[in-house]
Amino acid sequence: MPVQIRKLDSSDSDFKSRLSAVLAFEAGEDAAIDQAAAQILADVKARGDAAVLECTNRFDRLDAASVAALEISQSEMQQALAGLPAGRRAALQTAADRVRAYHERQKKECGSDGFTYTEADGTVLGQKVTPLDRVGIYVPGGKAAYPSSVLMNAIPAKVAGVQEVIMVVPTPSGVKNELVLAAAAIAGVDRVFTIGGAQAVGALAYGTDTIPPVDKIVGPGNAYVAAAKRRVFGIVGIDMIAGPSEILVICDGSTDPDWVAMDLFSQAEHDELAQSILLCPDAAYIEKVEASINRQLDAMPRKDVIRTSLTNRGALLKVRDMDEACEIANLIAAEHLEISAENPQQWADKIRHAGAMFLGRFSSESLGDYCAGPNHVLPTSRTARFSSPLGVYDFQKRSSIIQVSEAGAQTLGEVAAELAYGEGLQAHARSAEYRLK
Ligand code: HSO
Ligand code: ZN
Repeated sequence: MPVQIRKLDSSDSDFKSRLSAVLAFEAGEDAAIDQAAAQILADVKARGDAAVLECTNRFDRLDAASVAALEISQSEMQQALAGLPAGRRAALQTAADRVRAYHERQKKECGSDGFTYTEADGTVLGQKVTPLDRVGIYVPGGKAAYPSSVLMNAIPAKVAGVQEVIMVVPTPSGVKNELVLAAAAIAGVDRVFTIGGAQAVGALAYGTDTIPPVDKIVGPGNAYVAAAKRRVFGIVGIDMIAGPSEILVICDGSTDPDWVAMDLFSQAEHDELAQSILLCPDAAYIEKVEASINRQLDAMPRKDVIRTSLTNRGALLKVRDMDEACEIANLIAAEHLEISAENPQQWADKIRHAGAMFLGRFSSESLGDYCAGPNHVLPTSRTARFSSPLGVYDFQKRSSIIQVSEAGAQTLGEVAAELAYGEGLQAHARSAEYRLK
């Protein structure tokens, strides 16, 4: 049966409402899940290791004697790395090297050295940049465990200068993912605990006798993990709560339709809720991509996931021209935007909202997912309007520097005292005035 992917035309009178229907996505926070996560967090906060151990043994069907017994040693991680087939190990190493090189560059270019400047009266003002002390990385177990995501989360933290990176990864029924452990070894993860769920988030946020408390928790997880992360935010920092993955391809009709169809599949195969959309001004080309989708689908091992994703959330969208494609792309603010076109730069110049831009027909999103270098943890669900890829800057924080000279205290003191009296804050005013000559 052909895939029932939606087809839209920007010249249709109901285009706007149909596009909104395609983009509509309810993040749907489940009250029961939130309650369950809250209870587990409270238990971990109150009872520490004992609660973590009980939850882990129950939910992951283990019979560990202690939380310490759930830690994976550095030598076991190194063994996992050494045990990989040579080709896989080399690929992982190349990916890690490239991701590290990109983030080192990012560290240099993004103002990681802070700044100071001196005013005429000798007052020095500035900003100091400091890495976080300790960070927790959540790695899902089972089918959603991506070794590439271990690299993407851990490497920027290490490049930022984080002293201790602690990874948690559940191992239901004790099944370990060797590639995940190997990735942790390559990325320089300091400690790994085979725990997951809300109990792992609680352990990282509050700390237990065995697991030290971290300053920030990053990484994707299931609904319980997302709920727990929301709840511990404020005690620790968190990254984004990621929605389903998305790809938007703008094509001028010059790329092999099979390539574009496969790029759409590559996002659709992540999960049934993933979103793949094509924007193209050439109706005949859209027909070719649709034919290619139907021709190529059956050979895909994950064809059922792809079909559901394309049917429920996918779209092939005919636009007036490439300019209109860029306008619509800005509206969609996709996580991944491919501009599969001759001279892509002219169109890229018009894009303001996208998590990552892949320019030209050779830049498939899959290269960015694994090894191009930039981070694959990207803003989803239109949050690219106001947020950025995960980066070195997410593992740093800034402190303001204020060193006022004696002369500076005279001019600033008068200004501050005046405003303090205006706010009715006498002590503030006097504190400034004490320093006036
Ligand atoms: N496309 C995913 C990342 C990923 N792909 C991991 C394959 N493995 C979200 O950006
Ligand atoms: Zn992917």
